[in-house]
Amino acid sequence: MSHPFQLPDLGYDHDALEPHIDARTMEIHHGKHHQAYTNKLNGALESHSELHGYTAEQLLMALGPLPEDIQGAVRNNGGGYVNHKLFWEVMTPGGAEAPSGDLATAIDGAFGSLDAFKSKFVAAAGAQFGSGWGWLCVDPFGDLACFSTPNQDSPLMTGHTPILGVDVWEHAYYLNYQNRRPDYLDAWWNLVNWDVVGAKFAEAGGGWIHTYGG
Ligand code: MN3
Repeated sequence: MSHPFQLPDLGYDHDALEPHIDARTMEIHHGKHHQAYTNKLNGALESHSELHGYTAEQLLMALGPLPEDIQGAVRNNGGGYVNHKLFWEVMTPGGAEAPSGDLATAIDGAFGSLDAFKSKFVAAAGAQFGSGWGWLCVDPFGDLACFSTPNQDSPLMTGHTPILGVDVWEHAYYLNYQNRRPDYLDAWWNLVNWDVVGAKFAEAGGGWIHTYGG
């Protein structure tokens, strides 16, 4: 998708993630926050028709060459646009409750075990100062990487393809959890659809270097 960007459908009802994420939070988060990032991204690009053919992902991968007057807006609102799109997808109700196949093998190889990965992920997301995101990504070499980013910074900015992400801005959890970010992160694992994450791992070429490398 390119300019003008549209707010992606959730693909499920606002109350579909209860009790872990409440309907009101989803309604505001998707309908207000994600809509605002979408509108502001479109607004920033409006007068730059030479960029209207690019996806938001492409713009984030090439922030440096963008006109200086819109770099900040694309970083923040383009980041907000793609980060939330992934967030809704990986929480789609149903799907596997644990990784399998190539992704399971890669997680064991990179982190030791699924539990060890979850601990590392929660530590990164939980320790992110202020607003930001926790990520599982495929790095430029096809390996898995786990880290957090501040604000709406996308892993795409550093050549990483995100396959799982959790929003730790207070707007993601405050109505239900107030200041208890660790409780939100604990509950959030119940929502992760590992089939979606596995498909994104395959699409990102995860593990390629082990398949084709020497
Ligand atoms: Mn958010």
